Amino acid sequence: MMKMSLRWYGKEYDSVTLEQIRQIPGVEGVITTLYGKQAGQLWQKDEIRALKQDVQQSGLSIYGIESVNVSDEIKVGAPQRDQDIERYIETLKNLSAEGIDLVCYNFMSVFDWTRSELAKRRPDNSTVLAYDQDKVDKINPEDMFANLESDTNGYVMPGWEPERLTRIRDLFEMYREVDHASLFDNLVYFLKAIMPTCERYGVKMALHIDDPVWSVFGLPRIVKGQQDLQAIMQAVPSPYNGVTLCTGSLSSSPDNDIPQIIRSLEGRIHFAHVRNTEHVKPGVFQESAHLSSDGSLDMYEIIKAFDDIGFEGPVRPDHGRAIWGEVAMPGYGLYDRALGSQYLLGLMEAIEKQKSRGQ
Ligand code: DNO
Repeated sequence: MMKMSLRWYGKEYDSVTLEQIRQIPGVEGVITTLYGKQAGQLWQKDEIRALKQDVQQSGLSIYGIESVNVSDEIKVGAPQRDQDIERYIETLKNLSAEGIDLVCYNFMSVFDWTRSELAKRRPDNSTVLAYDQDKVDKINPEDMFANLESDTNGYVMPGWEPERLTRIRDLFEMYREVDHASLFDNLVYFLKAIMPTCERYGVKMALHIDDPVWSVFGLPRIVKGQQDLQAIMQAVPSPYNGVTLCTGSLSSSPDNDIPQIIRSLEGRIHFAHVRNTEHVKPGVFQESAHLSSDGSLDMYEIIKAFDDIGFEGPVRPDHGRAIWGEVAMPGYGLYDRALGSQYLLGLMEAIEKQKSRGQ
């Protein structure tokens, strides 16, 4: 069965503590990162060791890194990409020297995940992250941060760090010539360059799904559904080239049949993000509680599909609602993610028992 975990943003930054995570039943590991590292920077061994010691002192383990970010130079195929790839390879070796064998990353252009609202009210008065294409169409990407800042509880959303937003115009300029085909080729170039190291040191790469699964601000997106994923898996067939199967991201389009996508990726899923969303209409969705009945996804069928392909890697509940007055980074409070983890563990236990009883 899968190993339940929680994402933790580090002791200087996260409002959630390791001590709290340790008390969630069934959670023995975290997914974390060296917060503050810029894409393209080398991760030193002693920094990784210090992070590992913090986690271990609380009785938890590091199940993987989310993320070692890939630089824009690598994504656009700029001449300096080889230097960045060299540093990425060194980082992978340093992680492996500390016993870390799973790295999540994304290949989204300019922004990481995108939302138009960070505190959309649900009928139960909780707030969630939401996306509405009409609203996004009205946003000038340069004003993105100004539009959202008031809702972030003082946190910076991944991919929207101020140092990136001050150079947003340059970033868009960098991507001007990049289309779907060249972004795909640049991903393959990156993967082919790092795979020998991954194979030698046993580090699994887990590519995150684009969120949402369509082009935003006219930028190309290449990890949107089954076809894209198959193309990437086939282009670089090493088993170390794998996927972070994020159900929430895939669910931004109801055309994605998530249980089927999971089954089509047997042996290539290294990490799972499991959450639910409510599909409102094409281009409009909002996040929900993890429970199937609160959103549009059938979480039983999803966990069953993971079980059917024998997936045993780490899984984490994903964006939670803001509930019970908690003030945290949007999507990453303790309470609703802890609830989500227990629900998912319940589904897993039921599926395991049904199987062992031959039902
Ligand atoms: C959002 C996350 C993403 C993810 C990165 C992986 O909450 O799932 O920010 O961590 O795309 O690099």
